[in-house]
Amino acid sequence: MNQPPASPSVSVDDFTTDFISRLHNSRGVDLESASDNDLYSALAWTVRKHLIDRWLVTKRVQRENKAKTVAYLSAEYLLGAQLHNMLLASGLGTVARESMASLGLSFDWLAELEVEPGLGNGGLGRLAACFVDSLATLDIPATGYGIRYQHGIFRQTFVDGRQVEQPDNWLELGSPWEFPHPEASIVVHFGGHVEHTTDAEGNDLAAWKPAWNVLAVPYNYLVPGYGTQNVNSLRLWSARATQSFDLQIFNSGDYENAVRAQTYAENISQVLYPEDSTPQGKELRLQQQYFFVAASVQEMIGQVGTSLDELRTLPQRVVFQLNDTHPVIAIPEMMRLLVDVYGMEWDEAWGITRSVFNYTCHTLLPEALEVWSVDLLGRLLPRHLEIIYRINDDFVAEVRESHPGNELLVRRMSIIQEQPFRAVRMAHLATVGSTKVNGVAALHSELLKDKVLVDFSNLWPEKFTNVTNGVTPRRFVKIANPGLSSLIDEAIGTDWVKDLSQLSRLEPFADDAAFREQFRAVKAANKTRLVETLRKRDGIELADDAIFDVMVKRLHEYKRQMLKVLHVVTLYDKILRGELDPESMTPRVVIFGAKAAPGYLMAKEIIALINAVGATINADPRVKGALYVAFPANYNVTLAETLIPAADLSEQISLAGKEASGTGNMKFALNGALTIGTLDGANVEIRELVGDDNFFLFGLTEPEVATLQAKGYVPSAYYEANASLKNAIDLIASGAFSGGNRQTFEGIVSDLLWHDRFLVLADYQAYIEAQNVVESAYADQDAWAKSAILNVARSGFFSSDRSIRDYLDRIWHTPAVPVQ
Ligand code: 26Y
Repeated sequence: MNQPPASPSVSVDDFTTDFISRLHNSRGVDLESASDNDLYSALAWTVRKHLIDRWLVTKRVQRENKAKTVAYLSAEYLLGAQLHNMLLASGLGTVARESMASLGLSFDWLAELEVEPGLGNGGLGRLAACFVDSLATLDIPATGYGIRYQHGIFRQTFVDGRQVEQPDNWLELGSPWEFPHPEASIVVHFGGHVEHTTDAEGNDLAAWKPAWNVLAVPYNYLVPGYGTQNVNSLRLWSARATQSFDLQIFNSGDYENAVRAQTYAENISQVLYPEDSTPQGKELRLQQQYFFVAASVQEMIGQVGTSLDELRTLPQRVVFQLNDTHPVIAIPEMMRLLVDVYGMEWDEAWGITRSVFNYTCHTLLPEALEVWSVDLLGRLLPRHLEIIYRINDDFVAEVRESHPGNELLVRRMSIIQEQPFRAVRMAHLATVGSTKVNGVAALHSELLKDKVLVDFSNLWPEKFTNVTNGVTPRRFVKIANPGLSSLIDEAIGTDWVKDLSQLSRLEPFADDAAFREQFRAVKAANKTRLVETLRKRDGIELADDAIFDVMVKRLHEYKRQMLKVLHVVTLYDKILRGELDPESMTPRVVIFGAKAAPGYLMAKEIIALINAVGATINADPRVKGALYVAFPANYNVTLAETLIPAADLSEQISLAGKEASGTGNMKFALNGALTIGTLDGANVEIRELVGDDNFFLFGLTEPEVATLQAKGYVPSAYYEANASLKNAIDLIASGAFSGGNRQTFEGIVSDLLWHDRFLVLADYQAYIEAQNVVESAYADQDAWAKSAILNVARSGFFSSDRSIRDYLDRIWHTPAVPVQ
C-alpha cells in the first residue's frame, strides 16, 4: 500500500504491543500457540481500534447536530474484504506491515486469510458498498441498512465444467469487523389479522394483531471515510427468535417442536437469495424484505422521536433511498407507524411519507420487476395490504381525474395488477410513494422515463431524474492497483483519490513516451500478479505476454457471454481451417468470471459450454498457445481487485437497451483497459468521455434493436447468411467441445437459431469486425498505451463520489457534517 493519507501517530512498536495483547486478551493465546484465525483476528482488532474513536465522535457530532441522515435501504451489500480498506482509512498500512514483519509474520499471507462478506449478488450490491464508502468520504451523515446473511452468495465450483454451488460460510470463524448490539434489538411482526374500530369522531382505527414475531438484532460495521475523520455505520440486521424455545414443550420431550418457532424465525437472515434479475416470489424473500425494512424504519423514527411534533420533522431529519424495489415495503410500513401507531392523520402521514422516500431502479428487464401476490402479502402483512389498497385508491382517483374515461391507463398504472394473478407491483408502489425516481445511467434513465414507467413520467415529469453510477476509487484503484496509483501520484499528486476529476491532469502524460513506458510496465506487472494469483488459486497456467481479454460479471443471457464464446470458437475454427496462422496472431488470453443463479438453467449451460470450449482449445497443440481460455471459479470482489488491473480489453457487450448501467465497465476504464462494447448502459457515457478513438464500438443501437424486433427477428437467417458464424455454431453442434456428443449443447444451439432473445446472431458480424480492429490496434503497443492512459485520464467522472454528489444535489439535499 503506498502512502497513507495522514501519518498515524502509532509506532510499529505500539502496534506490535497491541497486537500481542489482543492475542492474549481476546483470543487467550500467545504468538507460539496462535492459529491462523487468531493471528488474523488480532490483526483486525488492532487495526479497527484506531477507527473506533473517530466513529464515536462522528456519532456524537451527528446526534448533537440533529443532522439530516441518508438512510440507504438495500437488501444487498457486496462489501469485499475489509482489512485493506480499514488500513487505507486509518493510514496504518505501513505500520501494520512492518509490525507483522517484526514478528516474522507475512502480512500478505494474513490478509489473504480474510473471507470476504459476499452479502450481495452483483452490481446492485457492489454499488451499495461503493455508495456507503463515498458517503463517509464526503462527510455525509448516513447509515446503510441491510441484512446480515449468515450465508452470502454461494461459492462456485466446477465439476466436469458445470457449476456446483457450495454454501458460503463467511461467519464460520467469526468476523472481527462487526459490533453486535442485542440490547438494541427491535421486534418485527408478521401474520395475523387486522381489527377495525371507530373513534369518537367517526374515524377508522386499525389495529394489527400479528400472529408471530422475530427479533432484529443489529450488527454495526465501520464505514470509514478516506482522508476525513468521519466514520459512518453500516447496520445489518440478524434475525433471532423472541423466545429461544418453548420450555413446556421441551420438558414434555418433544424437542423438535420446542425449537420449531426459533428455527423458523432465525431462517429469515440465513441466506442471501442468489437470484439476480429473476424474482422467485418466495415467501421467505418477502419476510427478509419486511424484516430489515421494518427494523430500519423503526430505528430511524426512534432517533427522531415519536411525538407528532417530532414526527413532523422527519423530512428535515432523514431521507430514505430505496435500492431497487426490494425495500419498497418500507413505504406502507411508514404509513402504518405514522397512522396506526402514532395516530397521525392519513393525509398528513402520506405527505411526510412521500417526501422522505426516493427510489432507484436498476433494471430494464420486464421479468426483473418485482410483484408480490395479494394472497401472500395479505397473509404475511395484512395491514400493509390494506394500506397499499388505500394508497392505490387515492392514486387511481388522481389518474381518473386527470384522464377521465381512460380506464386502460388506470389499469396500466394501478399499483395492483389483475393478470395473470392479483399482485402488488412494487415498482409502481415505489414510484407513487417517492419524491424522486432515478435510473442509473443516462440511457437507462431515458428508457425508464420513456418506456418502463412512461405513464408515470407523463403524469409527474419532474419526479424522474438520472444519477449515473460510479465506483469507489479507493478500493478499485488505490488498493487494487498500487502500481498505477504510485504512477499517478508522481504525475499529479495524491488528491485524485478524493477528487477523481483530477485524473484529467494526466492527459498530457499520454504524449509522454517515458510515462507510457512506465504505464506499460505497471500493466505488465499487474498481469504477472494475476498470473501468480490464478496459479495459486485455481491451478491455471497462463502466459503473461498475451492480450488479456476479460469478461467478468453475472452470467445472464442479456449480457451475452454467448457472443464472446462465438468469437473464441470462430478464432479456433479459423485456426483449424488454416485461415488464421497461430504463429502470426497476437496471443490472446480470454478470461471469464461469472456466477449463474442456481435455478437459471440456460446460464448454467453457457458456463458448461465456456468450460468445454476452454478445455478443448487449451489442450489443442494446433493452437500453439495463440488462444487460451481461463475461467477461474467463484469470481468475487477479491478476485476482481487482481483481475481488473491486469486487463487490456474490457468486454461490455450486452444487447443495447438491456444493461441498466454496468459498473465493471467503469472499473476497467479507470484501470487502463480499453472497452469493446455496445451503446448500452454507461458504456454510452464512457465512450463520450474517453473518445471514440479509444473505445471499440460495435452493434445495434437500442432503437435499431426495437425496430428489428418489431419487424420480426429471424436468427437462423443470420446463420445461413454468414459462413464464419455458421462454422462456429456448427462446430459447437458437432460435439467438438463435448467429446463428440452432439446432444450436450443442443439446447444452446437451438435456442440461438430459433429464439435468440438477445440478438447474439444479429450482432455477431459487427463484433467479429470490432475484434479485428482490436487485434490490429494492440499490435502498436505504444499507441495502445496512449489510449489506455487517456481512458484513465478521462474516467474521473465515474467516481461514486460524483454519483453521491449528484444524489445530494438532485435528490437528498443533505448537508455535510464535518467531524473535527
Ligand atoms: C427481484 C430480485 C430477483 C432481484 C435481485 C437482484 C432483482 C434485481 C437484482 C439485481 C439487479 C442488479 O444487480 N442490477 C444491476 O445494478 C447495477 C447497479 O446499478 C447496474 O450497474 C447493472 O447494470 C444492473 O444490472
